[in-house]
Amino acid sequence: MRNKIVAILLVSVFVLGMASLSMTKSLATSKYDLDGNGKIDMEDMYMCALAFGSYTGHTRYDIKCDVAPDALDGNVNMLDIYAIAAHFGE
Ligand SMILES: [Ca+2]
Ligand SMILES: [Ca+2]
Repeated sequence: MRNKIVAILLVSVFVLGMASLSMTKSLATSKYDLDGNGKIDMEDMYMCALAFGSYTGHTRYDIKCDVAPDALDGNVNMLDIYAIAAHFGE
C-alpha cells in the first residue's frame, strides 16, 4: 500500500514537471513572434509585411519587425521577412 502511494506521488511529480517544462517552452518568447501569441505564424508575417520598406523614423516603422540582421539595421526589408519565414511555425 505504502509503495503504491510512493509510486503515485513519483508519477504525479513527473507529470507536473513535464507539464511545467512544456508550458515554459510554449511561453518562451521569440523575437520572431511579433505579436507575442506564442507562435510564429501568418500574423507575424503580416505585421512585418505592413512595415515592409520602412526605416527608423518612418511612420510605418515598427522596431519589433526589424529582426534581421541580429543587431537591427533600422530597415524592414526582405531580410526581416525572410528571418520570420525561416522560423515560421515555431
Ligand atoms: Ca505570432
Ligand atoms: Ca532589418
